[in-house]
Amino acid sequence: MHHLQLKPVNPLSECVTLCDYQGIPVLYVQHALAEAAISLHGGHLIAYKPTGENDVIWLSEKAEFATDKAIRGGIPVCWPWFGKVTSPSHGFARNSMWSLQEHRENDTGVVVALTLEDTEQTLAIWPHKFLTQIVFEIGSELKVSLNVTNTDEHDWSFTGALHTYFTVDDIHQTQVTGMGPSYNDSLQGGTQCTGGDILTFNGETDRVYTQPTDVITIKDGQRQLDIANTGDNSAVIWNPWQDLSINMGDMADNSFETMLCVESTIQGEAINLAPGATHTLTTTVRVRK
Ligand code: TA6
Repeated sequence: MHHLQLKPVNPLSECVTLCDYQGIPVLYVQHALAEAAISLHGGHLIAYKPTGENDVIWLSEKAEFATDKAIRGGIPVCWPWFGKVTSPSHGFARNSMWSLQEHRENDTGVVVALTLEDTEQTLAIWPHKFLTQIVFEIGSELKVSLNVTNTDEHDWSFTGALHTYFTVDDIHQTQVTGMGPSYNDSLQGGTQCTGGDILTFNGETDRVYTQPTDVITIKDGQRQLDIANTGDNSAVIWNPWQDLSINMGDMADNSFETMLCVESTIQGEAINLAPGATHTLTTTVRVRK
């Protein structure tokens, strides 16, 4: 699974081991049905692979693991805002240390839950109390649920994303379907556009699809990935292509050829939460033969 040399620190159960990777705590999950790795920094899944399949989740070979940075690849948790509306870009959740809440396992897989709560630092940049939980269900398919709860005494609102980086065999041979026709093109300042049923790639792509269907499919010539999202209002599809990859310190120059982001996104219209209310954003990924 990937190139990661995880250093085992402490076995937590038969299937879950606490490891260290460059000073960052990482949970390594090994089960008869799948293998996965989850960084507590960012609440960030960095690897997932059903047994007998290739890696589903892409991780940059130049990803930096440091407590003040987001990891390039995996499933960054963009929260409580999406994009560059304010600093840090894509919110503070992906730059924060999450806590292990629980893990359990049975014949169908392993469940790992992490939590993030407001601190003095988060309140200084975003003045709202919250309890955000991320639940990873790791088995023959992968389900990730972000449960956002308002623990404050006033309403607040948020945007965000499960910004999944998928591995593809070759971006030039990759086709996406199910994203729907309507999108706002971030490369044209958010201009509203209408596209066809099949999306292919021949240059930088950064689009917010506003009417995705229930299942978005990636076919790369070798396999099919089905992605089902809930609690979202859009799906962002992103590939940086070559120039941007060269400009990003944490991506190898040609690494854009083997990755594609298809994101479960809350974007544009924010979700408003009353005190005590919870909203759940999910993404489920299945490998199809
Ligand atoms: O989701 C697409 C996007 O917002 C792009 O515009 C691009 O910037 C990408 O995410 C990565 O953002 P990051 O802050 O991780 O470099």
